[in-house]
Amino acid sequence: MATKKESSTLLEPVAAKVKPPPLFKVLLLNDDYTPMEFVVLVLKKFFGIDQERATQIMLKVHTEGVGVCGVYPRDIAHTKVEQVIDFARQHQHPLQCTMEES
Ligand code: TYC
Repeated sequence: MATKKESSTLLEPVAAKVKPPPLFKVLLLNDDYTPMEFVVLVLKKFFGIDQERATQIMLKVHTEGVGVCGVYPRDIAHTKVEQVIDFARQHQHPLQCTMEES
């Protein structure tokens, strides 16, 4: 009985086209009203930063206007931004947080 000839498919190696997913910096912005201790609390609570480093970052934001809290994939960065803004609102502070591709 005749058998169907197998079609041979040669798989050539191809260069990977996928780029690693982009990373985003989460940034805190300075304002004149949010207490310094509250900003330090935010850095500890949402970014896992210790007291000393959180104080350094807060002072950098206070003097320079902006500072980096951490670097994350898009969805995680977006969630952190929302968490910080919600938490600040709950405590009636105008603290602003944003993200930018790094
Ligand atoms: N500038 C604020 C103050 O003098 C402190 C502050 C620091 C606010 C960092 C926001 O992201 C901020 N109380």
